[in-house]
Amino acid sequence: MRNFELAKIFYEIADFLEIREVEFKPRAYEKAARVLGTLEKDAGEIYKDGGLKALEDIPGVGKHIALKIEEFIKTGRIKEYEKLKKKCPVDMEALTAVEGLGPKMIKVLYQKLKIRNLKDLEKAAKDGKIRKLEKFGEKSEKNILQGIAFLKKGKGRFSLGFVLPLVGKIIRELKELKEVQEISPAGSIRRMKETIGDIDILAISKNPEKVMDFFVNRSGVEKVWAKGPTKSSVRLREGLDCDLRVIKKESFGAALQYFTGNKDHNILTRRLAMNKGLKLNEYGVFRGKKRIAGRTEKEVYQAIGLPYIEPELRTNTGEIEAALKGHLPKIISYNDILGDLQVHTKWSDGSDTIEGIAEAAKKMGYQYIAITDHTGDLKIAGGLDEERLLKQMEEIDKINKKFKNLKILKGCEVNIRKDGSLDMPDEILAKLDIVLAAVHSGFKTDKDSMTKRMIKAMENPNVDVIVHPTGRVLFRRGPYQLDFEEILKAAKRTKTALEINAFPDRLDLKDTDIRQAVEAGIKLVINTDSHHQNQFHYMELGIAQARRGWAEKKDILNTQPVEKLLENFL
Ligand code: DGT
Ligand code: CA
Ligand code: CA
Ligand code: ZN
Repeated sequence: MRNFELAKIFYEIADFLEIREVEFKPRAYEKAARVLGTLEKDAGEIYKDGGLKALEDIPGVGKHIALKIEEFIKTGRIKEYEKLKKKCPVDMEALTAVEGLGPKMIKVLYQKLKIRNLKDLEKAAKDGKIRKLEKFGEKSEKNILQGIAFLKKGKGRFSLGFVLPLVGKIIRELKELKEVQEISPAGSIRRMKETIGDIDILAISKNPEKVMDFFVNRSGVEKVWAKGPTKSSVRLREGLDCDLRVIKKESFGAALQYFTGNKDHNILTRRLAMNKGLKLNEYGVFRGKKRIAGRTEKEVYQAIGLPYIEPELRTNTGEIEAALKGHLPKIISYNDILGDLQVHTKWSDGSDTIEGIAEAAKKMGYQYIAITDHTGDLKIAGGLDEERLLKQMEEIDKINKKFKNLKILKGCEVNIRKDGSLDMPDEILAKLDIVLAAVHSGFKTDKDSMTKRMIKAMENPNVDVIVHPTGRVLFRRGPYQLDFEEILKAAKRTKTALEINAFPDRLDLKDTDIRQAVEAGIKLVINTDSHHQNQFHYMELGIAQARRGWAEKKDILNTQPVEKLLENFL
């Protein structure tokens, strides 16, 4: 899995360069790492098929980084990385994963306290050594300990965007066996949770042993933990485990219900069954010895007095109570989205032309697509100045004439500066169909300033959507300090929508934020933040996130036809 390894190395290079206070380059490496970490095709294959040129076509990969990838493919190492690591021999990946701990602090910790890894860090914090360092103090020592605890909890998990393609492949292969009658993912994958511990798959087969043989001998299996007649467990090359269970037809629905979880949801469903004098387990719903349901999940839920509950809702956070009252939300479905409202092109840091993006949008069946390149201050992302943005608008007018049944919307993604002002003048923004605004720098600001900064941007009548509103990056960076309730109030007052960013390592807003926003009556949009047309399919992840946040079609603006949509952005 070269992409995965490369991503790790590039993240580390970024951090090492940051320690040395190199400008811009760290961002470039970080960006390449983020893209590689979620790329479906292996960089080695890309290189084999198209050489250096093809590597450069990967979004976020320029000539310099393409050469590094080539070096890694050819020699298995990157010399610059090894050189940097020698100068500061710390476990950068582990240490930067601690929330609030940046490369510069890590450098100080190494120089003053010889901290090289998490163990050293935890010990120093517990011994009260960190509080004595200049610029650290008692509070940061406490934050570090909390960060370590947070990390221990999330250890060994993978992002949904990374795991879904793997699961898809395994299921496709198994489906092709004539011995497999029916197959479905279960567990956190089926609930579309944002991170996955291991993959659970259930199948119906009259010849389970054949299925097990095939499963444990697939290429891509690194270790076999257990192989039994109806259950096997393997470690995949990508580093995570996959369980396959073969179930009898009459129990498939009950098994699906049981193994989809989550555990807390199951505890409640079993209790409900018990209250009705029934027994619910992975084999079915029983009255005494008689199985009264089990073939399908729907029939299992019905037997215990519930309507079918979508897997994304099964978290025991009120869904059962809502179901009992007939108040389950009618959550948005996977085909309700009519267009993507955050897409980058070659005009800033994307890889496609506007026309290319428009073609791809048509293939997705979209009715509209917004072109939203970065503006001014974000130099590393090739931010557009006024002149270029105006030029792009003209270009879009021209291209729009060539497309039937697809409207290309003119937009941009402006930066919210520290003082809440934007890096593009209002008279230009007023000409656009849609204006996205985001924080891209100064993440460490205190809660009060960050909240004010964002609200000021919302108060600008040209700003339509705040994108990736909390700034978190999965496994890498927690959300910035923000008074979310105040943000919701301001969103309502200023009629500003909030984004559910579907990019696999963002998924920002997260599910609980979405639920809070929906309850507050805030309008949302789901965007992929694509920098390449092959990222359009991330939309599924954003929709899953919305579903887990109990959002309905009416809560999501980009389910509306274009005329209606634009009324929200006047
Ligand atoms: P993960 O793998 O950490 O992302 O999360 P899950 O939900 O896939 O958890 P996993 O793989 O341990 O188990 C799959 C499902 O099986 C889980 O969601 C519910 C069910 N399950 C597992 N262990 C238990 C248990 O002890 N009691 C009950 N009621 N259900 C369980
Ligand atoms: Ca699992
Ligand atoms: Ca499992
Ligand atoms: Zn960008």
